[in-house]
Amino acid sequence: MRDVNQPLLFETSWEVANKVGGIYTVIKTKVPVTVQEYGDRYHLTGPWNRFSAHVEVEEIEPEHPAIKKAIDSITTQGIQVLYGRWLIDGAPRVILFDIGSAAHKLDEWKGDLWRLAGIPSPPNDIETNDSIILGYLNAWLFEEVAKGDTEHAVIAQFHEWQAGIGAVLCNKRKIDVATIFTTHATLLGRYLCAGNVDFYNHLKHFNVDEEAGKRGIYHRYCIERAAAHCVDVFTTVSNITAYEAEYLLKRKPDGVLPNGLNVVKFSATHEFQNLHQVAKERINHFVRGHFYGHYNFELENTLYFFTAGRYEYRNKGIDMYIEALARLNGRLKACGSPITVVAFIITPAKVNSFTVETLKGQALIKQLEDTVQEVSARIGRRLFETAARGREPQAEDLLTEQDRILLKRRVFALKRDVLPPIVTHNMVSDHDDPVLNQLRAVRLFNNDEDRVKVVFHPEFLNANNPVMGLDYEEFIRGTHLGVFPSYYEPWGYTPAECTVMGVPSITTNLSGFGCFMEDNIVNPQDYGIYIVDRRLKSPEESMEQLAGFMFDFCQKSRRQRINQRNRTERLSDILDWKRMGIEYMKARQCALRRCYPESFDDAFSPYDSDGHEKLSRPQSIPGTPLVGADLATYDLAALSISAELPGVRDHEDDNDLRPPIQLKMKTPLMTPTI
Ligand code: G6P
Ligand code: 1S3
Repeated sequence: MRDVNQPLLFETSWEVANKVGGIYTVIKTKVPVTVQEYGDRYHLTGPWNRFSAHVEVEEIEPEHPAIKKAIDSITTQGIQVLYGRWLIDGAPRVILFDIGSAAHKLDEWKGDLWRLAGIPSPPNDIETNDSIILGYLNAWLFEEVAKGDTEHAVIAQFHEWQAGIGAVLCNKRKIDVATIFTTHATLLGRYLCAGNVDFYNHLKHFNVDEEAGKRGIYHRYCIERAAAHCVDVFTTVSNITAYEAEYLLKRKPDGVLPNGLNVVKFSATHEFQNLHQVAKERINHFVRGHFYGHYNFELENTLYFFTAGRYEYRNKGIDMYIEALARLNGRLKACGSPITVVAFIITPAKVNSFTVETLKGQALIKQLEDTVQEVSARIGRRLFETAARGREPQAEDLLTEQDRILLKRRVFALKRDVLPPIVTHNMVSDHDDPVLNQLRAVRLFNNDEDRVKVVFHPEFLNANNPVMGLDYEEFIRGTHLGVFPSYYEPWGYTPAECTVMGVPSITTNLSGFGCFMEDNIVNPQDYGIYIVDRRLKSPEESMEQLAGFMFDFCQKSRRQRINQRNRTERLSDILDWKRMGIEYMKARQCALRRCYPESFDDAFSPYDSDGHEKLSRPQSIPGTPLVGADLATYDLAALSISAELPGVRDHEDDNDLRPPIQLKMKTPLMTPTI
């Protein structure tokens, strides 16, 4: 009988030490809690990306005899394998396969996959071919390990369809490992939503084979569906994706593993508030340059909204964001609001370079800044000299004629005949880009009288960017509101990232994150999480709701925004892997029990318990979130994970809105709703 208390754990994904999208974030941020629980019994496996691995992975010798033997048996066939430590928080052990070096096996494995599982694989789909190689190498590794180490139980968790073939092979070859397949989206769901389909209302009725065939993804769909059916435990990242998977993959997921983050808390709330101010000043700098010549609004009264993510125009709700911005513009103008909104769209598209106008704006503003600094220094020196000689400085001592002319030239240079650009880069397909076309259609052109200005930055941010030299995290901190009105979003890290940085955000009840917040918090809006109803409302009603949220946000005073940021940041505790990781523990427990029932003498199922408490509205002494039945079933200490379940701490911010006289009262007041 294998020891189920000290199992070996393998987690496999295409995105191990290989950044592609959101799964990389899941894997990387979850490592510390998993290493804390499993130590060196934890391994991650994936493809060997030569570009990133040489800086991200330190090669070491495998110590576990069965793992060493398994790797040797693979490498003797000419396949290259990197065994090392991934140089991230937690420094987990990784086993990376050079997919190209196993290409000589591809035809043999494709034939085997067809015979064994009836899964077809067309010749020219490179992504599928790579997934087949990864799957066969994983299965090879796990089979050897399970044969070489009969003392310990082995768990293998497969993420997303690209890693799914390993799961199918474990089942078909009866490899003695407990298996979990986690899907972060369904292939068909993503494709159907991106088209013009009323997805959620028809979910139960799609002819899945036909729909997959029509989109040329039948073989990939087969891999995904087979993986979901071949494992001991099938999971997704949210309830909404679980619902989708049940109908599209025809297996109801056993559990939901929501995505967490590695939360770094500051000891005092003013620390993250100060960071907001510093980052906002950097965005201000960009805005002065970008809008030069038309910079007729006050930055003190300017709010920064943004949306970001992969360029899935409809799925990520960029279409809705732009339409709602146009409505917001109309409303702010109509009520004569002093507020200006600068709305950013950050999503990578095919581009050539920054536009000349964009670069020129930044250069001109830099020149002006330098000149003002030089002139100020000269004024300072003159004032000092005059005063040191005992003479009272006069106005004419301040600015010399020469400096006045210099400044005039700089100011003249800021004049321009064209409007500030709505996009920062030269696009490869400017004429048929959906974002640009919609901005044109709703006439958001950065006119002087517009209260909503737009900046489409079709490239992810990084600190070396010559125009907006900020990395993504810094940028988020400097903004006021993230807007993510997704139509298809299994989880959605973007609003979660905003939350842990104390930035309020708008999400929808079609996103995993939005549903999670709705399920766990009595009134998410009080915590700066606005959830647009895209499920039960018509598109027009959802749009109005979104525009309404944005308009109401523009009515808030600075004090109210500061207060709300404090509340938003409090929610970071419930998004921490220390808490979210518990769902992964449940899945592993369940897989062990299903795979090795003889090693357990009770019939307990980690998915039996139900019900939890919701986090209440913010109060001076808030309640602890979600310490309900499902968490109580776990002996966390025994599982050697920090049992310190994050509650919601008391903060001073709730006093902020009280009139000063009331601060003297001894009995705390309830927080006013803003
Ligand atoms: C933070 C800073 C304050 C600043 C405020 C601006 O709270 O600590 O010094 O006044 O941000 O907030 P706002 O929402 O106007 O950007
Ligand atoms: C998927 O990445 P996406 O942006 O294609 O996986 C992410 C990680 O689980 C998830 O956050 C996102 O919603 C999914 O869509």
